[in-house]
Amino acid sequence: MTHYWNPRIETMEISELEDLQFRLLKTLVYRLYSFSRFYHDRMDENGVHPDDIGSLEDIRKLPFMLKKDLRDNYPDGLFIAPQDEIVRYHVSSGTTGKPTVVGYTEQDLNRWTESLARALSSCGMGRGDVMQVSYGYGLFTGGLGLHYGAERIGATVLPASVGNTERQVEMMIDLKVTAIACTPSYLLHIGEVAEKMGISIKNDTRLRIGVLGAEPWTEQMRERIESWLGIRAYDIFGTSELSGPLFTECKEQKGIHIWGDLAYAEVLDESGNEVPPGKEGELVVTMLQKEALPIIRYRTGDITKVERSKCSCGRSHARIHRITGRVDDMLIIRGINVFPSQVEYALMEIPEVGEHFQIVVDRKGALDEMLVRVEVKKDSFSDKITDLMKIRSSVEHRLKNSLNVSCSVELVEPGSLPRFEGKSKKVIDARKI
Ligand code: DLL
Repeated sequence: MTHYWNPRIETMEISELEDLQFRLLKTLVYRLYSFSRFYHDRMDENGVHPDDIGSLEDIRKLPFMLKKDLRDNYPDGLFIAPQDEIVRYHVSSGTTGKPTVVGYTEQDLNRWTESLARALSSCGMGRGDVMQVSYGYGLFTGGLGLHYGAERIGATVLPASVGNTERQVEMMIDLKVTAIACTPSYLLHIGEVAEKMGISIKNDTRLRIGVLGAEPWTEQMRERIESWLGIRAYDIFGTSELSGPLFTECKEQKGIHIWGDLAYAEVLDESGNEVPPGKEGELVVTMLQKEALPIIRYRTGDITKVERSKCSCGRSHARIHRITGRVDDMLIIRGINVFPSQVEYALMEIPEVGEHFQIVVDRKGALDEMLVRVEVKKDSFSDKITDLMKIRSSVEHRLKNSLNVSCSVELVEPGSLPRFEGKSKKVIDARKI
């Protein structure tokens, strides 16, 4: 039986939800035009006034917001709440430039937690579950976000954070953990460490749910994780600018529900037009009720599709397909576009190949070269050169077929590529070094 956290909101008719979204949008736009210098100026520059928003579709008249806008206004130039109403800051790592700071009022934290309470309930969690939160606690939003969401639904939280992986495995057994939240890469690592300790997560623990995200992963990887660890693995999405982790798949595993009373999702093509149904584009999100740091039409850079029909779980809120890459993730190899997720997709179809790989791109003279380092599974790793050559050529073939560009493949021993506790780094682009 489907369990809803907030049945009235989660199952409201699509038309009623759209009406609510329109009213929230209109209020938001008036509020920002009056109280935010940034939005006021942006709207004036784009020749749009709050009175021009006469329907939900009119959201397209509003200007975009970029990560650059947050950086240019570092640290708190875009906040519209006074400092004494801000109860928390999170700060993004800033690996690709200046960090961004997100501030939260008490209501912002409350809504963030409500979003995750609905999400975790939709994955089948509730009172009686023990959730190990193995996302980083601190400036990153993953740890604290999931922590409060899981507490809100009455689950028991184990704030494990990242690292000390053997201890994570021991605690998982001793405290009868039933659900874990972490990156898919970290769960793979935890599974391997458990095996080295002589423990099978599938047979020796009570783990039944993984809430995995913060980085791209494929459907093939989900299948492997589910069958290896004996769990149901759900995708969770969010970005620090939008609050942090916010949205997950429900038990149907047919897309990530974007709670429509909190956020409006658009998927746009390169010229900023809505893509036709079923087509991929860039995810652009408006947060309809955020107070301290309002976000209108934030370009996430993430590539996905949107589905607006009612889900078979009974929820009416739009769903996004799993993220297949980022607009800035795309590698151009001899003129061909390649996404790391395409490489993962192809590799995971080959049974001899393990879950870990690394892509190294370099330039020899004028030509781009791509090398894919692939770990072979323990039971397929043989001393016989001919066996390994066979695997290598089948990997090369598969990659060539699905990427339309040839690359070299290096098979490496199981356990030899780097492991990650947080977001993994699968691509080394030596052309940029
Ligand atoms: O990663 C928030 C988060 C924490 C999400 C825990 C899920 C779980 P940032 O560090 O700001 O925030 O990174 C946001 O990570 O724009 C995507 O590119 C990527 N990302 C997040 N979730 C997914 C996912 C957190 N499920 C950026 N699949 C986003 C693919 C994801 N990419």
